Amino acid sequence: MRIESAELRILGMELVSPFETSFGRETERHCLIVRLRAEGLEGWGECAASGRPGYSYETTGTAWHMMADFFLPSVLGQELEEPGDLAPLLGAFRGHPLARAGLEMALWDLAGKRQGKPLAELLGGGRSSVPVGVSVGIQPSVEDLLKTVEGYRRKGYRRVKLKIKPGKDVVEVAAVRNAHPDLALQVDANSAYRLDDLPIFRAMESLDLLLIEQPLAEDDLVDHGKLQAQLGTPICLDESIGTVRHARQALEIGACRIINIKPGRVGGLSEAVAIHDLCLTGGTPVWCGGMLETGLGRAANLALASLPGFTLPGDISATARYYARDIALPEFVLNPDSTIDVPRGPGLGVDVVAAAVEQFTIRKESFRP
Ligand code: OSB
Ligand code: MG
Repeated sequence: MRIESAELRILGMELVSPFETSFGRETERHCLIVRLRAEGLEGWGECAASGRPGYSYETTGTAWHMMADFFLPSVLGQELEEPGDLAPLLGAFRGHPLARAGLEMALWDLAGKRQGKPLAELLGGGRSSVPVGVSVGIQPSVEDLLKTVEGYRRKGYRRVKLKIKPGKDVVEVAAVRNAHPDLALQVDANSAYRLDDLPIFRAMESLDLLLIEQPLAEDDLVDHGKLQAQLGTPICLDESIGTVRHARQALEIGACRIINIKPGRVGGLSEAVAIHDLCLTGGTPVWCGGMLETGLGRAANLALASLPGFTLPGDISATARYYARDIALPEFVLNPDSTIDVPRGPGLGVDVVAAAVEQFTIRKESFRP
């Protein structure tokens, strides 16, 4: 399949409510999307970078630069039989996994459309719906937090993740646990703590948490190992796991007992499946994280989460939790059993709404070989 042309766009999309983490507060997301054309078909991909380098060093601006100046020139006019053919073409370039993954997603969409098969099937997924939860940002007060969690519970979410940071942790999490004794509850620190903060995590041991996500620095597997050795609650790594090798080494030294797999963070769905396979073989539970994606990225996450090793609920919420108007249809809705259906159509299995894309576009460029 020869890649004939490409288009990049940055979209500015207002979140339905601000999202605050230990690295900052977002009210509007900038999303970079890529459209590839080949054999009369269109493939869409979404890069999960945001406008500012908070979660990752990448931004929509750096991803644009990598795509426009390095990745697209390596791919345009080339023959690619399958998405796996991308990695060798980009083999000379270092880093920028979020940008890579955005391009790879468009190739998966094309591959599915060409074969008339849904992405879930191409990846080896089986389930038609997957258990999901909701990620709740840091709130101004405990009352706001309780109200927000109550609202999501009423919508049907059976698993809630609370963002924490120093000064907004034990008291807040304990208040939610007291109000919801039977709720599946977990926390995400986005690397805001140090090993010295052990007493804070010890204080959370009695709150019956499913897991503690990324408490320490991204590049610090060793201290995660020391922390996990002193905690009964499983540590789950997010930012620290960029490749299947990181996953293997983290598990080998006991730095975590659970892994959050995000296709963007690991450079694409191929690497995400490799991490899943490693964990399935070793009996390590995994779940699919999210990056506040539009319906495009969410469709890919749902397909990935349909693989058998994704035994914990994903950070994959209904469209209405993120955006008033999405660029992809149909909207994702929460089923009464706190699951979301995996798309069944070819490729990503969603339709991109041209008028919505136009409405949100703040930058656009076309590329040819
Ligand atoms: O750390 O999991 C994270 C969103 C943006 C960046 C990082 C993270 C998150 C979330 C939201 O927790 C998950 C979602 O998309 O619902
Ligand atoms: Mg996280």
